[in-house]
Amino acid sequence: MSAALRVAYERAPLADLLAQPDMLAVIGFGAAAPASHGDPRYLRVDLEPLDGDAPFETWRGAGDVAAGRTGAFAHAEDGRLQFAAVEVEEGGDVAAATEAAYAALVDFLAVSGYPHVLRIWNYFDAITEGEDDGERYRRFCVGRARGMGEGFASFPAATAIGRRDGRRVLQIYLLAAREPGTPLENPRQVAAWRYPRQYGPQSPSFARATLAGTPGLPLMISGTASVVGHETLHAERIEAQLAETFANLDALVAHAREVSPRLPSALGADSLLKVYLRHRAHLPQVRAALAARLPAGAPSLVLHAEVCRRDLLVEIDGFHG
Ligand code: 3EB
Repeated sequence: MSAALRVAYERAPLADLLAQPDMLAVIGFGAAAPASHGDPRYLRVDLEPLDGDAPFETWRGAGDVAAGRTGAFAHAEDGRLQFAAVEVEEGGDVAAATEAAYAALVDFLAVSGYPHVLRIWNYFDAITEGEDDGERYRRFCVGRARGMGEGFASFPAATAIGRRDGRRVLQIYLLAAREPGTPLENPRQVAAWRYPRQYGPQSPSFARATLAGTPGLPLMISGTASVVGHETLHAERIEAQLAETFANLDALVAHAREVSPRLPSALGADSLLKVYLRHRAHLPQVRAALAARLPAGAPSLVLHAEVCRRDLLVEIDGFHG
């Protein structure tokens, strides 16, 4: 991992991780992780790890980190990069809650000193509940676009994934920078923000990846699934979906290297992947796919999660370089 931001999965006591002066953020996963901590740099996402005890995800910056809270936002910054997080109760309307969260984020970015969101994660309960345009993911997309308004110069790389904990709380966390990044699209896929009407009244507001303008940052890869053009391929077929997802990741990395040739040419030891898997029973196929494509020891984490299209069984996001 690069010098300005080092992302890792590691097993150590939370207090020891948070004691490190360059620690920008620590993310825990699943019921075994501490639910919360007084430290604004810690966040738990309630997705269960499928590979035994989940490690913590750690983000280390380049220097001493200051942390605090501004309104609803927890944040931490090192002079170049900022981690920020917010949790919003849905209060019965996921679109309204998402709109309020993103509007608050736009206001926060205007005063935070780190106005450029490079990468953002969104987690909420029961993402495919509801029918047609009432589906919660589609309502989320409506709220996100309304809340963003004109407040984002370009779309960040993103993940939007469903929990299944019954807690109607939208969790958002992000990496922001002082300098803008470059949004990238995937040559095998229609830009999500140009998806046709059949996927909902509001196309999703994200780029497939961000190439940071800040030197020394990895490529930030959005949630990537078995989507080619705009269509789901291989509905309900895990091995084929994994192969297509890796083909999409490979195409994205190849495209990013046209812009930034210093990036490693293939996913590997310099990448960090997170796999969101709908069915626990598919873990062996995921392990086999990872083993076939990555060197032993390449960091990955498999989480039990709901993908935002019902026919998608798996999605992968990560960092590269
Ligand atoms: C897709 O390719 C899969 O709405 O922020 C992936 C990453 C997906 C991010 C989002 C959705 C989002 O359309 C879904």
